[in-house]
Amino acid sequence: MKVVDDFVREVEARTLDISVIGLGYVGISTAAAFAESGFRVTGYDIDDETVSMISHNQILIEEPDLKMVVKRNFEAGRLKAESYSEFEAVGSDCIMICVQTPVNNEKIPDLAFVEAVFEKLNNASLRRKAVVLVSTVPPGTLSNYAKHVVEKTHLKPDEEMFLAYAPERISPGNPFSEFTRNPRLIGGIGPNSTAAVASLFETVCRKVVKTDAVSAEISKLAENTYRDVNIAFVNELSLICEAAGADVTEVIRLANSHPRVALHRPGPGVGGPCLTKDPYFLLANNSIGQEIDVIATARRTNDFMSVHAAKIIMNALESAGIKKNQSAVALLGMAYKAGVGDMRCSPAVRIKDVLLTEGIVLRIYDPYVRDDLNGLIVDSIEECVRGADCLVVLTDHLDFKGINLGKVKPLMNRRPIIVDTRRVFDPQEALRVGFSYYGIGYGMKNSPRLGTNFSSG
Ligand code: SAJ
Repeated sequence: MKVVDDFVREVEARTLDISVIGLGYVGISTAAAFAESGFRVTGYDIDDETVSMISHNQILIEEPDLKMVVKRNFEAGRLKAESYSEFEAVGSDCIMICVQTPVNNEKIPDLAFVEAVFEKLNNASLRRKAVVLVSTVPPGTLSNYAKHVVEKTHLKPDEEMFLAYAPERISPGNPFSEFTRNPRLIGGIGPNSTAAVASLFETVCRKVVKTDAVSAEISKLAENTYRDVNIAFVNELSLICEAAGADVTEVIRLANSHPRVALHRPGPGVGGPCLTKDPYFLLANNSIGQEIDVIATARRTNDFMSVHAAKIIMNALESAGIKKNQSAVALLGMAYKAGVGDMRCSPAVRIKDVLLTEGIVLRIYDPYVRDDLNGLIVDSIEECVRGADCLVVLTDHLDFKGINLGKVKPLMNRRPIIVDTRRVFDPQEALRVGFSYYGIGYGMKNSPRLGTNFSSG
């Protein structure tokens, strides 16, 4: 019987022990899903606090299903969390690597965490087993690096053990449901690896799409880069609309009525740990030989948007005759996107820092953020806006969409301003209530000072 058939039989019988390395939102969802499917799963993390919190069912991700599944499987004894120092590759039949892969200051991929796991692999630990890389990596990592590590153990990859790439495609806000719902790409180093690892993921994902390793690696990066480039394009459209006196949301609505156009939403820039980094992974191979412009330019455009948003805020204050160092600004949202408390690479944080440097007094409200940001975070919208000259929306949390501007205005200073970088409020409503209104991509021909934005004066 072939090694792959044995592996598939063990998958079907749920007799495999799975190790998941890295217990961030990707790792914990992976561990929970396989435990729920009936496998014995041990999750490992280098951060002992993370291990302790998960062991006590304290999961910081606000997804009820994930919390419930983790709790159920801990209680059933199918799921454990341990310190990474306890990890021995020899004790598991399948090792799933879900560790972070950042870029360094020069935007070069840093695979140190992935390499540290591979260094622990040896001949005894790998025979007839599967190594599944989940972390985002530059194209060719499996064939140019991982395969060679396995070969050094004198095993034949794809014959005596399985090696595959299974990129995650899950949103940090609801990782567990996206894990099971979204189609999963499985790219093996050869056909046996693809078949073996696909059989494993077929037990937990609604759909598995089989391919080869390098296609899966590039596809993962292409998905996030496509999104980054699309957003950069609408951000450029915003600048064009501001200059032309048009409203970009109307332009997008019209363009998207074409059946083959799907423009994303503009904003104060792109944040989070994925879109801000993955395009650089695509560009990491410097032997491409042809100048690659679009991807790098999109990154620059999206980074520029936070500078642009800060400029709109300062111009708005100036137009209202308010000196920067005598102004108070209320910031709604610090997270990089709606529904999460994650501030990694958040454009809101960059904008906050620029405003602080300018001597502007800030108060910040974000119901999802756990950090007190040196005392700038307050507990309610009312507290945030009270006495402020300008209300700035930086994250499109659903909680902000229900804000009654009529109730907010009397709490603010005379001649209050709104700068809405996420189009949470209806500009017409804000103007009707009596705010001066500014928004990214909101240009009005007759604006008094900016030439791009309209003030009710
Ligand atoms: N954003 C916009 N305009 C939009 C959409 C998003 O400005 O129209 C901004 C968001 O506000 C945020 C940033 O982009 O600052 C990134 O947000 P996101 O919703 O695109 O996603 P992430 O980074 O949380 O997750 C992405 C997802 N990839 C895709 O949708 C193609 C997710 O499926 C991936 O699993 C994840 O990256 C990852 O881990 O790679």
